[in-house]
Amino acid sequence: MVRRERQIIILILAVFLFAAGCSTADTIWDYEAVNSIGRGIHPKVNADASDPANRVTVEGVVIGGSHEILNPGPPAGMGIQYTLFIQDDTSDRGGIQVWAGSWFYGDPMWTDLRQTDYIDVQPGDRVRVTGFLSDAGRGKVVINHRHSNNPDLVFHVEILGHPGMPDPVLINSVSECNYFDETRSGGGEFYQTRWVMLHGVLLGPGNWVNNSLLTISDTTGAVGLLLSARGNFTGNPKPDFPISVVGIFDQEDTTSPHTEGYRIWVKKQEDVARAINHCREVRLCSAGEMSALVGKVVSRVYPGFFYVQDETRTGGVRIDSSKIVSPGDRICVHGQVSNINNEKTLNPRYLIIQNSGGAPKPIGVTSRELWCSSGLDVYGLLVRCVCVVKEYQGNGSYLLTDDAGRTIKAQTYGFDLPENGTRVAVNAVVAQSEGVPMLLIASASDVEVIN
Ligand SMILES: [Ca+2]
Repeated sequence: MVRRERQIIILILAVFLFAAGCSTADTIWDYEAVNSIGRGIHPKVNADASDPANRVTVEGVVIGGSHEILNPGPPAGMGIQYTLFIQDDTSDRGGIQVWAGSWFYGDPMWTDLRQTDYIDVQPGDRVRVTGFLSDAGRGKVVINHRHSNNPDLVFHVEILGHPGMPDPVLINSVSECNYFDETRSGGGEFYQTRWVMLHGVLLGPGNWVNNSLLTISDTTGAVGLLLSARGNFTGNPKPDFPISVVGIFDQEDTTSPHTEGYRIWVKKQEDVARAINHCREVRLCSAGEMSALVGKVVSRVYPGFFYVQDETRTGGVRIDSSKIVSPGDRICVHGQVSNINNEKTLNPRYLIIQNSGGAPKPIGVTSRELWCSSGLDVYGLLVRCVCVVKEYQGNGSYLLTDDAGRTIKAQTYGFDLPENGTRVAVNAVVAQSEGVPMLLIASASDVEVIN
């Protein structure tokens, strides 16, 4: 009995200590709290650096690596800086920048520090950083060395693993991110130092070169776009059409109140895509071009690819990706256009699953629509049609006879169609094979025998 009571007491103590531990461990989000003029208000911000207890430790996934944003050297010199952007990967909020300037140290100390503390880090690495928090009046709480060469103020970076880059979060319109809100329930402070996507924006004046700060806007407002100095923008043409951008949400506002200067810091030219509204517009893009769609519905999933279509069932497009999606998922995709057997497809660089709903309903079609003789273009769309099984050709391929007696093709994936002569109603995405309609049948449940 005594032993049992002791066990219970130990258990209660353990739960209490665990709960206490959880409630006192501050997160990146806590460290980034601001007041009404955008200054950091966490007690550790700008706290006495002679007291080691004022050091903080943060962990997260690196969305801006040591060589992507600034030139870290060595050697040391003016302009040689080390920076990382770290996103909290345990929640959907919070991120922090770390920064060091080589000219405060000089060689050889910088060369040493680049081996021991300010180490090379790749995007997608998970890191732990220990150092002092600082708000130097630029709109951000960061971890830095307080612009000192004191070895006690050096922050330490350690790589914990490599989970890979997170998916960006979609910002639905500029008006969601270009304003200051002290509570951080929305606006720029909510998105600060997070990996984001903004779709359907136009570029303002300015040169399309590395290290150029431009503006992007939609009908709801404008926000900054900073092209990384370490990027590959110089030499590429400036897009004169709506674009989709993926980058690090950042702020730089050096005058009080620090409530403006929000911008998306884009790392690479490939993170800028032509923003299109309808799936069918992918056909108008050139192979190799980057193109982006948002809010499209997954219709059917196949080995190594799937199709999405417009909510309005206007058109569809093939997405070449093995990422796990299900019919009814609503996705955003930003990727490169390819030409596979005369069909324009997208290879995602970024793919966001926004939410899941019911699978889309197929459109009932006849031979006229399958052969595009009714004026309706059904390629890439989920359809339902009645056919007769005609002939198996091996490797899951079949010939069918459509309702007008014309021969069409079908492709199955790991299952058989009923025997020749069987009349079936089929749900399938329509593709084309050498000018002939081809039904892509994802599963046996999409085939119904009709008597
Ligand atoms: Ca801020």
